[in-house]
Amino acid sequence: MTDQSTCVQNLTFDLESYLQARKAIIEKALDQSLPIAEPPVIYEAMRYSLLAGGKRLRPILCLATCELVGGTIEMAMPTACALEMIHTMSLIHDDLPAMDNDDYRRGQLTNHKKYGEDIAILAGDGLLAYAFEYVAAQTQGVNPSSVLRVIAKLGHTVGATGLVGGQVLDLASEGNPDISLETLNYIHTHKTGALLEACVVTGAILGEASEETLAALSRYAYNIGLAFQIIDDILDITATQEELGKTAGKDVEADKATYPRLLGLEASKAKADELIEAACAEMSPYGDAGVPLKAIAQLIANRKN
Ligand code: GRG
Repeated sequence: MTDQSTCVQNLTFDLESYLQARKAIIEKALDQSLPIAEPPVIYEAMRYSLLAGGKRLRPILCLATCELVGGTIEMAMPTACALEMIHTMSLIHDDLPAMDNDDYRRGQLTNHKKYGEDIAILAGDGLLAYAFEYVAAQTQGVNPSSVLRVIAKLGHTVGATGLVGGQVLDLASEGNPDISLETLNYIHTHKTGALLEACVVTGAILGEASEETLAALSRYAYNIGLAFQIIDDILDITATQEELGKTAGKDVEADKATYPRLLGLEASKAKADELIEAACAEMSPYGDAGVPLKAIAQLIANRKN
């Protein structure tokens, strides 16, 4: 089990309080990032999904790695908010009838169910564009070349080299679940892992991390990213709609390739645990400073939603 080995917690670290405090400042920053303007309906639709809760794992990771390398929360907050804007837009578009066709997300009606498909598409587009503007216009106290590097990383992450590419293959796997594990890993690491990696790496870029640390963080992120989606595959089978805040059992219904489908539930959980172990091992050289990232990795393995 993950909690018996490299992931063992520093007993003085209280993950629950850490997450609660981080969530509170992130919620406030997100609320302030996007005031209602003209035309109000599009801002309302963007805010409806952006402020609908969620674990806020992506901005939490971005702040954590900036701090790990000696930067401050203020340096990383605009990028942390932008990452949550990008994540939210991907959820809005993923839920559309043309893609996963879901009625519920984050415990409430999906954006298109509330505002209609036309506005939901535009709300996603609006959030995506604003994310880039927000990083460029709001980041302070950071070397401009690091801000440019972050913007390039975000573009690479969301495009055909990242989320879009992963989503294309994911859609193609519907009704065709007998794909190879290699293809499934491609889908998972692009559709889900790429954005988690961007969170981890951009925070560290903003904090002026060394290339060696960036490489270690990137390996940490690859491991938690794949584990995160494996657990997502498992929860789709084992959790309820109430626990998930979205419809359960969608992968089976769409006859999709998933880890449990290819390996079974037990082997899938074992694989996720193995990846979390590897992620924690990457953080071991950082001592106490690496503890929050180890704890977050462990949380991913044990999450229930
Ligand atoms: C980014 C340009 C651009 C397009 C998006 C639709 C699409 C292309 C990609 C789909 C990406 C997607 C929805 C991946 C699934 C990732 C995932 C497991 C989401 C759930 O994340 P949680 O559990 O959700 O962190 P909360 O609500 O807690 O934030």
